[in-house]
Amino acid sequence: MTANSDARRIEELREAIRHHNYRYYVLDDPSITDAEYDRLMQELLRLEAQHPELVTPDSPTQRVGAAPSSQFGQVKHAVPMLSLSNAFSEQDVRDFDRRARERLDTAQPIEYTCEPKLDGLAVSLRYENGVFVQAATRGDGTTGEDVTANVRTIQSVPLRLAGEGWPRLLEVRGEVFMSHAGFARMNREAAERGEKTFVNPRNAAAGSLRQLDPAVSASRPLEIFFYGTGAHEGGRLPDRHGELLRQLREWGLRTNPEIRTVTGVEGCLEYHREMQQKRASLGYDIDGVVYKVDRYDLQRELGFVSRAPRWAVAHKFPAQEESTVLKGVDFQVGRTGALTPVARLEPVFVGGVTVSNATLHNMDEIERLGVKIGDTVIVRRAGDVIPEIVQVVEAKRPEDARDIVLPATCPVCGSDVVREEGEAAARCTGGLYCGAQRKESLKHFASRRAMDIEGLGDRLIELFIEKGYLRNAADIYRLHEHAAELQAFEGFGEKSVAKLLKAIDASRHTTLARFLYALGIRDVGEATAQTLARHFGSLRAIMDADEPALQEVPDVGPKVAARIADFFREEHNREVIDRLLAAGIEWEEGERAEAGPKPLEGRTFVLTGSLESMTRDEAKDRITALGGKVAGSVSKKTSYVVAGADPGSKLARAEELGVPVLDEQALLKLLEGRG
Ligand code: D41
Repeated sequence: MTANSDARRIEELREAIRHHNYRYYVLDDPSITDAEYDRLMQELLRLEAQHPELVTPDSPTQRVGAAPSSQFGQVKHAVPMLSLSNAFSEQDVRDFDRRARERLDTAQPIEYTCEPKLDGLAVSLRYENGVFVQAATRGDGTTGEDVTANVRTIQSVPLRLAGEGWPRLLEVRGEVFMSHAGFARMNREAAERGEKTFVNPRNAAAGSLRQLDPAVSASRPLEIFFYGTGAHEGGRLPDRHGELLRQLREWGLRTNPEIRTVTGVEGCLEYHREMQQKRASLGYDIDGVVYKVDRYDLQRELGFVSRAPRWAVAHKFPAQEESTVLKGVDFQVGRTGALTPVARLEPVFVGGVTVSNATLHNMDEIERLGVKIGDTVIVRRAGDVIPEIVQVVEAKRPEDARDIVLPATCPVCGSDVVREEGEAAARCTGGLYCGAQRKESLKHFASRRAMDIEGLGDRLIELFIEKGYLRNAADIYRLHEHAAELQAFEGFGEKSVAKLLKAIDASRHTTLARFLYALGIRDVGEATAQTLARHFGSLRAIMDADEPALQEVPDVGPKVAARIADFFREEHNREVIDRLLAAGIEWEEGERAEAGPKPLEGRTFVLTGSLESMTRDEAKDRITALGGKVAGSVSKKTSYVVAGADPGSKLARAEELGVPVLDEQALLKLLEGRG
């Protein structure tokens, strides 16, 4: 091939690659496969290697090239990067809007463009004649650091603008961030190499952007969304912010698809509510939303006070992480004897509530965190998820910080505590001799998803155990013998006793699956209880099944089969079951005949966060009724993660594993057979 036709082909390839980058990063709608894209890139690399004189800085191959440097140069922003003032309440936003209308002397509602506020790093990028030439961090707003080589490695940053009509000089401003999925992947890889991991996506993004070696930066999954412009010369820009953002997008500069223009402060507040709902399913962290007066002429009229514009405000969400002091650790004994370390904290306001306890999960987690009593720790509370400790601020460790030690004996019954090989949990060996395990198993037996005895909660169970009325589940059905004594208890009159006894009575009629689940056999959750009931059809058949027979049930492996068989071999358990049946507990046998369509058969769901149109339990019932399964944790086998408002770490895990995430609407579609 001649040099001339090579030059033409090089241009063709660059055009094609730019086009596909645009479709992939800006439109989120690729038209070729990754493999096809790779082939175009390989061909371009080969041709450029043959013709080094044809390599230009805006070629798509020129993302990683610069050598590591020992420090960043300084860049003075031609137009300063302003700061944003914050609003923490609806009232703050109303005040902001009122002040703006007063200054503009108008009673008309103002049009605002609303944007998610990314929790990343603000940067300014400079394009000359449509070619990317420089990138700088915000710094103090006047001067930032030169991060050109690193920003060049961000795949969604166009090295040359698309379309036409861009100003000869254009500075664009945006936020560099890392998605949950990218963050999880990067941390996993770092952990595999035995390297330090980052605490959150923001720190990871900051650390990656400020890498002195652009090759390292290139390996980090950084992303960008643009939200405005700085200096510009030689060309016209739209006169409204919403239009400017659309224009940027046409030039290949990625903007957030959640951006919307609304009317008046009510529109802003509605946007805030919506984004708070959506926050979970976005796949990246936002810490609030930003409202900007849409018309630039009005922005100019409003001006700014000490670096913060009067025409924009950040409406923050309640912080999900705060620091506080770990005052002590208690060990709670659960239904199966597992000891859970619970952190006692100096009370702190986080995620919208005051938190004074947080889970530390197990001893492995304590070791991983390296946490000691007396430490200053970061507590995270996202939505309805149990607060947890995510980090230790080691710099603040006091001299007298103490190690957290696993007790050798159960704090409740004094039995030995053991830690089985390959298990994270340490357990009390007391079994039902242990008051905590007895209490927890009674609570479980009465709980809504088990025997559903309304009114028999924590407090009463504790009281009844103390009075000697309750030793095991069968005693529940003899509580009526103590009716007269019960009525004498404080705050417990004739009516409430009658109500409780009625609820106990009603619970006698149940299903085999619920009864099995209520027994509290270790590793037999609702799903396994249901499959067992369906497979065997009767309690006798399950009680008599040996381990090979149990293993024929889908999802029952050798470990669970052994637990089930052990449970029913235990004399004490058989006795309690006999007494329960004698007390009149009944269900219809032969649920195996159950009919009806099972469109969700073979699909496993994991629910996280709260749903609007139903409770998590209702969602669970509807999914199982259609043959689907609901699991408690995300794995490669999970078909879908359903993310409601404020989900937990399960969402990040789903993103990491590439498990599809459904929002509430999508779940409803599936349940209603529209999906
Ligand atoms: O997403 C963001 N973090 C974001 C930051 C955004 N969507 N818009 C922003 N707009 C501005 C003004 C109104 C001052 C142009 C910002 C920021 N500023 C900002 N980021 C860091 C400091 C200021």
